[in-house]
Amino acid sequence: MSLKGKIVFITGASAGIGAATAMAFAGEGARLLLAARRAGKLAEVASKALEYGAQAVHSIDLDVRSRHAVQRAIDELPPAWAEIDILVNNAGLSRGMEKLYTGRIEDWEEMIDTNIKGLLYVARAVVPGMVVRERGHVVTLGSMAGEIVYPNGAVYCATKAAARAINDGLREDVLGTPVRVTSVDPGLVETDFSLVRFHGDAGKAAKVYKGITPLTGEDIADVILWAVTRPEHVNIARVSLTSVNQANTLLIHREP
Ligand code: 8X3
Repeated sequence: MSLKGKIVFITGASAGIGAATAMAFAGEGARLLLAARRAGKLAEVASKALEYGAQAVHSIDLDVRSRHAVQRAIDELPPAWAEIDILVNNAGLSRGMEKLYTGRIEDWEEMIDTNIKGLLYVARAVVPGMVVRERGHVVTLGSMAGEIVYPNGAVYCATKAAARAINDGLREDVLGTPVRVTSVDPGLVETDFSLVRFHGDAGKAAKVYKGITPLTGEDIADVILWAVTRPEHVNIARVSLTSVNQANTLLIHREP
């Protein structure tokens, strides 16, 4: 299945898995609709994507936590960009790593608002057009954290368990249409994920990946690209992947 000229909407596209996914689709000659909060970073990703071969790029300054902003962004797309073929519902984050009974409620709300509500707002705005056009593919960025809860991560893990339920529910609800729905659920991926989790503490962030060869954003982008290029009758429901140093969220082998 060729991705040339296909409109691919990626949220959280300014860094990490989102930016790597943008480059992967750019290399296939797709047209990229890139959304993120950080306009400066997004502009850098956009120009790199053009260098990588994207047919065109349209950037949107968007915070997925704002329901009205999400709907407006989709409603106001220029006609040439309105017919989204692929949604990579990627925007998400973790904040804090603390026991549930001492956790910061502001951190919880940021995660719930982005990882659950933002995910829903974007799907709610984009999927109706896919159903009407009778084509489309939604890729949800889940996590291995949605499968096995780890200590001090209950709320983040809960948001990813919710993402899993939303992805599965969406697949059930589009049944009878050609729209495909896939969840990509990684373990440890070295991006600025941990820096964000630890509120910018680089020392703590580095420890997360110490002694292992973590997955990279490019590894995840590669899986997304694979999932969306299967024959049209094939729906990849879920891909769960880890570094070879990780069996699951609780079991990690670290070299000394
Ligand atoms: C990222 C994977 O294990 O760091 O969602 O939570 S983990």
